[in-house]
Amino acid sequence: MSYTVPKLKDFSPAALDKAASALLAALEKESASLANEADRKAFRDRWLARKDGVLTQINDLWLKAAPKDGKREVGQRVNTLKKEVEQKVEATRKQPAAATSDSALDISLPGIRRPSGAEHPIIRTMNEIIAVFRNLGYSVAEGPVVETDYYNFESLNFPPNHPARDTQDTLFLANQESKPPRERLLLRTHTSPVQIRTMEKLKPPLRILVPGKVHRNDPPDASHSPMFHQVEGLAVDTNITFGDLKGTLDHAMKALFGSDVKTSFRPSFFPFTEPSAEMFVSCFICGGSGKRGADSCRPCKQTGWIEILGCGMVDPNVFEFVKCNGYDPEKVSGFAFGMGVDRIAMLKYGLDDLQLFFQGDVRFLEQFG
Ligand code: 2NL
Repeated sequence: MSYTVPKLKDFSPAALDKAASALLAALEKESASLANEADRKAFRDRWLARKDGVLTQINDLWLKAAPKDGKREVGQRVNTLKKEVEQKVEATRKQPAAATSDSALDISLPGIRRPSGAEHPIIRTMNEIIAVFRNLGYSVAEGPVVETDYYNFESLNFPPNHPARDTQDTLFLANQESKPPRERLLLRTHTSPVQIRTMEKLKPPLRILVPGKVHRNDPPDASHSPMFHQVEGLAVDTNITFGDLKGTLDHAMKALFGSDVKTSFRPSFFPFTEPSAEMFVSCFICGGSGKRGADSCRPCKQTGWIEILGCGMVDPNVFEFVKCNGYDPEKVSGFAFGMGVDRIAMLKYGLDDLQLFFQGDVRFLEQFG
């Protein structure tokens, strides 16, 4: 900071030019060496400060000291100089911090590797099932995991205290005793409550698929988990028949497991369907033979058939609960089905332990990337 504002004796244009360019050269030099915010503030103060900044000094030493007949000329030059100084100082305010020196940046270092995530095999299987039914015109509906007794049981034709409730080891929320029984909260044991909620909102005809988490009081082992996943489906219209159910599900199984699988329907029971059936597909591991070379086929237990889902015609008692929204069992009929996604994903990926899905071991999960 060697520059100081000189006193002027000679106020001729040539002398003024010389003084002005010395000042601007000093300004340029100082502005080039600013490294940080503190430097920029000191620079600003030195040149613009009211009290003793350079601009104040040229006002005192040059303009005020000028002879009367040269004041006009000096005044104009000082004004121009002031503008130039102000612009330069203003420009340094926005100047970015000095760039990192070359030695601090090693461009030969490898970049930051961002590991790509992968869809969880259960979600992937769920999405594949959904895609098949989307192509048939089904929409997706979702609903709460914490449900009322009414939506999880009563409206699905499980009357209060009926033994059918015992087949679904239900997890109940604590401290519900003060509520009327049908309002008490539980973790849904199937996604069927969403189908009731959807029928309350949308009039028939209806084609929906309902994927989601469900809970049951089952201790975890290789084939059980207190939390698992279901996809249920529901079609309601005039004149829906068991033939529609069989045709739809047979098509869906061929789309999911390959066009050469066969389907087989065997009588069963569910409270919310009548008649009800379990559907089997011919084993897509052993091709239905029950044998793998000299060994027996494990997934189908040598039977050549694998149970995939439960299904049936919607029980008229279920429609009674949503009759006022157009679901009169005298006018409409429907079929419904439900499948466990986790078990289907195990079959698809040849796994023998359900817990692998829920342990979050990266070595397992990254195989699906
Ligand atoms: C299974 C069986 C099934 C349904 C779910 C259903 C829903 C309504 C009305 C009638 Cl609102 N039925 N759902 C029907 C038959 C079977 O699931 O084994 N799931 C894993």
